[in-house]
Amino acid sequence: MTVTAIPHSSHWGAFDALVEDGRVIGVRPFAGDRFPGTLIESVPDIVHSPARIDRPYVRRGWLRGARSGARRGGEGFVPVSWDEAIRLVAGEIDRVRREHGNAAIFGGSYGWSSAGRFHHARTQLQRMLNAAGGFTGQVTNYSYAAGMTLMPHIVGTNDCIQGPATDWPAILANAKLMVCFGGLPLKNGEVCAGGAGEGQYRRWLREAAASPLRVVNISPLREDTPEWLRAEWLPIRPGTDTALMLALAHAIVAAGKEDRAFLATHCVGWERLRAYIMGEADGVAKTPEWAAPITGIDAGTIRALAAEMAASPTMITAAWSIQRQDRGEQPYWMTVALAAITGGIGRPGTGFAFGYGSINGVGNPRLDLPVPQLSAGRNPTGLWIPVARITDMLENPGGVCEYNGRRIVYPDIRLIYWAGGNPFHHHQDLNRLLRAWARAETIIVHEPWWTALARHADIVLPATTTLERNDIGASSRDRHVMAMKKAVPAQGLARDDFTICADIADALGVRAVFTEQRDEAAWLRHLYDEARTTWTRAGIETPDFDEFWEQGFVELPAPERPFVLFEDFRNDPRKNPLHTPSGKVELVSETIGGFGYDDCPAHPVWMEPKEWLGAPLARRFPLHLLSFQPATRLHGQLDQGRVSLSSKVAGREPILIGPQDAAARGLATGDVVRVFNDRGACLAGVVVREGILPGVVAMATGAWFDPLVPGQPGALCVHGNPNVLTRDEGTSRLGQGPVAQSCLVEIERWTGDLPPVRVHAPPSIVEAR
Ligand SMILES: Nc1nc2c(c(=O)[nH]1)N[C@H]1C(S)=C(S)[C@@H](COP(=O)(O)OP(=O)(O)OC[C@H]3O[C@@H](n4cnc5c(=O)[nH]c(N)nc54)[C@H](O)[C@@H]3O)O[C@H]1N2
Ligand SMILES: Nc1nc2c(c(=O)[nH]1)N[C@H]1C(S)=C(S)[C@@H](COP(=O)(O)OP(=O)(O)OC[C@H]3O[C@@H](n4cnc5c(=O)[nH]c(N)nc54)[C@H](O)[C@@H]3O)O[C@H]1N2
Ligand SMILES: [Mo]
Repeated sequence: MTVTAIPHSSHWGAFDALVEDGRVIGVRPFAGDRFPGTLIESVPDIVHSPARIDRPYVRRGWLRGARSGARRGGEGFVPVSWDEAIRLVAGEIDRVRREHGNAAIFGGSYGWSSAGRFHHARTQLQRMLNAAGGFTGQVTNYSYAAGMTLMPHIVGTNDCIQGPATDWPAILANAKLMVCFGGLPLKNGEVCAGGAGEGQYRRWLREAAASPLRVVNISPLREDTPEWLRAEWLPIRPGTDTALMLALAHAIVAAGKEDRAFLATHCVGWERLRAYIMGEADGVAKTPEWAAPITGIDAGTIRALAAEMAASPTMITAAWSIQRQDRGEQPYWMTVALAAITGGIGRPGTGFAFGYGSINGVGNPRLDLPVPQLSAGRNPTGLWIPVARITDMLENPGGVCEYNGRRIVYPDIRLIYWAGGNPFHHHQDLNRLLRAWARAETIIVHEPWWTALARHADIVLPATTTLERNDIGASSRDRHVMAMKKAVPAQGLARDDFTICADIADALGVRAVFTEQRDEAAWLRHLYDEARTTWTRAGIETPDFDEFWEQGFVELPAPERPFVLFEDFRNDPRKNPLHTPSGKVELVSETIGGFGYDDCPAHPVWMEPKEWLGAPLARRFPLHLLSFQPATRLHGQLDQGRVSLSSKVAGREPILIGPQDAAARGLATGDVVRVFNDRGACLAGVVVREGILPGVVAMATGAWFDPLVPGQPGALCVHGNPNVLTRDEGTSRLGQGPVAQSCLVEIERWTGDLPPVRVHAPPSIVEAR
């Protein structure tokens, strides 16, 4: 048998799929990638996984009429034909829109889907639902909802989060110090939404290590910077970054080192914020001595760092994680304030930007050019909720959600439709979600695999993986546009999301609106040509579609000079004002103050999180659980692949714990523990690790939710999904972001029989209806 190499791409990197006899047997990194990652090694396992959904299925209870109020997740699935499945789905969309209106269809469908920009499941689904009259959608995201809602008020843009950010060449050439709240963890550079032709993150961290730049890693985990970066580690109690930032600001101001000129000419509200920092406003001076017992970092260390920040060109960055917390707006606002106080904003390589350590491609030098992208079109209902309020919405039809100065009335959802995301991965407090989930009459899901989402659905439609179709991969953070060529035939009876949606649109009489009379090949050419027109307009010559497809990729040119965020504003704030009400950096925001939210007042403040090591609840649950991004997969994706599986401990998701906390509980590496709080419990496998702040434990997200009693809220997750433990509440009424990182737990040795992990195999399939 001959092995053929077929170019492809994914969120976890570009590669050639090695195909033999219709099966993917291996991968090799894209030849142009000088810094390839390791997650691609799991690709063969997931394409041919036993967890693939082989055909359409319907939950037996649903067929028998057990709908609203029915517990999902514990029943067998009945195989059906594609014709019947399409008829049932179209029938439900039509029934619900006629009986309850399109707002009763929840099509938010949050999630990463896959890298191809045409077969992007969420976009395909939303195009189809839009053609059918619309749906209730979701805004913001789980990554940085609080930050992205706040920043437009403060600096008039989200570029400091979503990019382009001040690039690495500018940092390396100009900054002497990089202060990283949440560190620069190597693991997070394994992925890039839409895929990347190169592991740029690994490259820039290596260059930083070889440069004189001094990096300070402010994090509960030492491994949040790789050892070879030789960063200074300041272990901080989770959830207390705002207090540390206020103390740094206090020390700088007390030493008379704040950049008064910048604060006067480029900012509004400094006098008021200063009065708060110095204690004139509330009688509490935010000194290093004040912050020391809150943060766990001693006052001398804080003062020394403040002096260094005031004296040398400094880039301040915060990981997205530090706003995925109770009152997560505050550390982000205070990051901007610190950068204003040190005066680095708009100067080469200094100031602030978020997420250098959060994902591959932040700070990657790149011209700001669009890439091929399918549009979901316009949603005729115009209705949406903040993404992380899904359980609230399901629990509370007609209820009101305050968000960013608006009042949003929750619709009465009858039909939930999801393609390309997994709420049983991404949402907090899964037991609460599971109860609310029962309120829907019908839940429809497209999935390639029997994830927890598919198991908790009524109608399950098998989707292809990207390896079974042609597509184009591209990201706004990378310069490569990649051909993703079909490598193997569709597995089982799987169909791609475009074909599924086209057939449903057909049954609803809107096929042509949905497809615009293009098939896959015509769409790929069309999307490429659209992007290419903008490249040509920018004076950039690129191959035509046929040449691109033949070549397998296009590499857009790199910019000629380093990019510096807010440079024009810095140089001339009158001519180039920010898009804020004042045109300046808003250290005090009258707009936000006008909302009257006590959980997000008019300037950054320290508020104790509801769950942190200083909370009364810490007496019962003395460990702060960080549920961070997994090194071994992308969220729930690739969990059934070799890279993820080889990291499990006794088949469970690892939990990192320091030697002291382990010894206090008589635990050693390899033990299985029960991690619990009042919201739920899961099993995990102990890994004792140096370099973790006492009182903190860490567990990656993404182990597929595997309740001991499927369908029963509160059941033990035997595999280790931390979202049975996390809290489901908004960061504040401003951002309504998720607060996964604010979570207290206790752990104890698991002494019972070890229940098997069953979630990587199909659920029970029943023939009888
Ligand atoms: N506790 C805790 N929870 C968190 C976080 C945290 O830090 N802590 N982080 C949050 C963050 S930042 C995020 S972004 C979310 C991520 O949450 P999600 O994006 O929902 O997670 P994924 O596992 O990537 O879900 C994508 C799903 O799409 C499916 N899929 C892939 N390709 C296709 C396709 O072609 N067609 C179809 N139909 N389906 C496809 C995959 O099988 C997978 O189930 O999680 C959030 N949840
Ligand atoms: N390999 C891999 N990479 C990924 C992903 C993945 O699934 N796998 N997901 C991607 C996605 S969708 C996103 S949104 C980004 C998320 O990017 P981030 O939010 O930056 O990622 P996390 O790993 O959640 O957090 C980074 C580090 O912050 C530290 N931290 C947590 N809480 C605190 C705190 O209160 N204070 C301080 N100072 N530090 C704290 C943790 O130790 C953690 O390792 O990652 C992306 N990168
Ligand atoms: Mo994310």
